[in-house]
Amino acid sequence: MTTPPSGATDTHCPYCSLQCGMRLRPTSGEPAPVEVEERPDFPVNRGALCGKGRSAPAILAAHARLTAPLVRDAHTGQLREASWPEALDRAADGLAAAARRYGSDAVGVFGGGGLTNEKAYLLGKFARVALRTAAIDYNGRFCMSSAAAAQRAAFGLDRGLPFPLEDIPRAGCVVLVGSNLADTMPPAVRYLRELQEAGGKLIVVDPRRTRTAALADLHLQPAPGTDLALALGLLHLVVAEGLVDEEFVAARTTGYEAARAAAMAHWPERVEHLTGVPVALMRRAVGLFCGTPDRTGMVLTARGGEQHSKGVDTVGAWINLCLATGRAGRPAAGYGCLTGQGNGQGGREHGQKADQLPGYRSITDPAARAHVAAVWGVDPDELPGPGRSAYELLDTLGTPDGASALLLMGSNPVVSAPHAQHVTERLRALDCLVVCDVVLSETAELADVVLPSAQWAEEDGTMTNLEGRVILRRAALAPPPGVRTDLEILHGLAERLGVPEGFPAEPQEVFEELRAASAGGQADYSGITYERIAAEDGVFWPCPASGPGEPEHPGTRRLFLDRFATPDGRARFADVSHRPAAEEPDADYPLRLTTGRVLAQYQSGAQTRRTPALAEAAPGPFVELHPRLAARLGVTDGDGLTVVSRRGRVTAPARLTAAIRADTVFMPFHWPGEGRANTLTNPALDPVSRMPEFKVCAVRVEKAS
Ligand SMILES: Nc1nc2c(c(=O)[nH]1)N[C@H]1C(S)=C(S)[C@@H](COP(=O)(O)OP(=O)(O)OC[C@H]3O[C@@H](n4cnc5c(=O)[nH]c(N)nc54)[C@H](O)[C@@H]3O)O[C@H]1N2
Ligand SMILES: Nc1nc2c(c(=O)[nH]1)N[C@H]1C(S)=C(S)[C@@H](COP(=O)(O)OP(=O)(O)OC[C@H]3O[C@@H](n4cnc5c(=O)[nH]c(N)nc54)[C@H](O)[C@@H]3O)O[C@H]1N2
Ligand code: SF4
Ligand SMILES: [Mo]
Repeated sequence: MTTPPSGATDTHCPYCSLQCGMRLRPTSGEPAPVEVEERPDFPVNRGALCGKGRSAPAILAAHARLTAPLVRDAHTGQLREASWPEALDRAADGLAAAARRYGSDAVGVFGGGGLTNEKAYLLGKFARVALRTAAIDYNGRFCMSSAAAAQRAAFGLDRGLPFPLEDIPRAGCVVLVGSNLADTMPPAVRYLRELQEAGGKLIVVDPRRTRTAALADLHLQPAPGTDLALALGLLHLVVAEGLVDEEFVAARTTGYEAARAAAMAHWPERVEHLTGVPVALMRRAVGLFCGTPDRTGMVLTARGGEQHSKGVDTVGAWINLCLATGRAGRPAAGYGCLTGQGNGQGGREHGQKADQLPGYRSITDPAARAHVAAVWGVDPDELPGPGRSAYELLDTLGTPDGASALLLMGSNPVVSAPHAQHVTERLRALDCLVVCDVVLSETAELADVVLPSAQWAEEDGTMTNLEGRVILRRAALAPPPGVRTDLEILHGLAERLGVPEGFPAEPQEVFEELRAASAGGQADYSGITYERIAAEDGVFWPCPASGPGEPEHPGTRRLFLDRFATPDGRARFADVSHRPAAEEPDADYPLRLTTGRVLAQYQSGAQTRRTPALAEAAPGPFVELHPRLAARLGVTDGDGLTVVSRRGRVTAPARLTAAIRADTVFMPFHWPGEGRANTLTNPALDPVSRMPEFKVCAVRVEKAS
């Protein structure tokens, strides 16, 4: 990498998992304290940024954010400004009181996949060591947990992509399942274009003809919630047409027979009936995927295929397709998950997830517990066991069985959690809610204590992007007065809870400890240093520390080329069969609702709704529906529509488009209030990953009165 000009800082975007490189330069202060410039030498995005990245400094301006702690006034019931000592005392007292009254598991912690590795690590340690609670999970559970579970089952290891994005152009054929990359990671479209320029083919699987689907050589448009059947149907055709890579299957996999038998029960006409995808198009997809030279080819899934109560099995079925055709464990081939949040990957590797300890260790593994306990200087027996998953944690708040106090850092579940009205009620039922955020989010509005956090451009820290590349964020400016970093907040709370040692506020000091805690684990970061990351444009994990006299480990750009990470080195086929969504359409709720994103808003919108350029580009919620359905309802473009599910009703303007199936409606989930999509969504969970069914539920649509 090159050195930035003096006064400028090379760092990364605060938003999605692409973690685009950008250069920040101080301004005279208006409209924001820094401006974004291109950083063409960073290989992932080569200078390109989407509008969210370009406008990210807007939220650094003091007027756009929180600059003083807030506490709920005992007399007025309103939030009022408070000093840091008062706010931290209130927060620590609230957490400690719940633990005293109901036991340590009555204190919950909810983290976020946008937090740096250092924060995620210290938050996990804070839960287990300072609070001694099992009750910690994070919003990444709502994101790529199904892909993570399926990858672990198949490959023995979960890293979003097992290869760098730069391999995509050589893949010959890429199947994108439920990813609208052109809106959700725009600079990555370049890789798809390069694929096609090299003669490769792009297949997109999405119930909507999105901007991404419009780029495709072939668009398959299944009904939401039927990808599992589709993947089984494609494998059926692969078997029937004699396209199985018998040699690969014999040498490098186990479990093929059961997977084959399951696929044979999903004959093409049955799959067409279940999914709505014509048999002819399935045949074309198989022809393209199996027609590449050198058995290259990739299947990449994102939330469209994963956020289902059968998300794990669905990803397993797509992995089966890769394994049966020998498209795995070789160059420019394999399955990958396009992770979502800036640090969705690293966030779970280092201990925010209910069942994990740093280094992607299992919290139930005695050796893992002993290793981490030694780094933390505690007795392994004192470490709590696994806790509940994110939705289950939220669902039980304020009940005798659940947490009665909650520390929330880096998530806005009032907008983003499924069955959001119920979750809001659970949050209201808490004895004490402490929220660390940069703005007064809808969730922070409910808090007893709000602690204003510093932001991406104001602190150092590492993030792990969708490729497993560990990158370094650099502070470009100091936070405004009145704001503290999340690490400082954890330090202050730990001190008040009687644990003054072990919670350093210095990011690099935390990273040094994280390296030791991860050493020997699957996500081994022990060979990674801030200096190396800066010099090498990121380092891919695993990267173990080298012994004395040994050469430095280069990091691992490509996984599985020689063996998979299972005990026998073989990939495992998943034994899966089609099953319906938790809620299928019926006479009362005849349509399917699916949800997702728009280009100009990010997640719960807490940051992007406050960014003028983005708020203008995407000002509010809408309901996308097909003109045929609209005609049946007597609705024209812009009319108010009421969408009703078993959990509630919302109202938003109609947006007519022939790009969606006529049996499906779509809503983005970025807004609170009467157009909040998550009022409707179904919290049915995948039995393994505990992922909620964000991508399909049954609804009825009416013209708003
Ligand atoms: N602009 C923007 N970019 C973002 C984000 C954002 O909020 N805004 N968030 C970031 C994060 S955290 C994430 S997780 C990623 C998500 O990135 P994506 O997964 O690309 O985003 P989504 O819009 O949730 O879903 C993608 C597509 O899935 C389709 N879909 C819906 N149901 C189904 C189904 O049953 N099967 C299939 N095959 N497809 C279906 C939708 O029509 C949608 O086009 O984006 C990241 N980037
Ligand atoms: N219906 C529907 N719902 C969904 C999805 C869907 O596709 N459909 N997708 C799900 C997915 S994939 C995801 S990832 C979730 C995400 O949903 P959320 O978890 O709500 O994610 P964000 O909106 O990014 O919330 C992050 C919060 O942290 C704050 N923040 C940002 N940086 C920092 C920081 O450094 N420190 C602290 N303390 N706070 C910070 C932001 O201001 C914001 O309030 O939504 C899920 N919800
Ligand atoms: S694609 Fe993602 S990382 Fe890149 S600029 Fe946009 S939001 Fe930021
Ligand atoms: Mo996500």
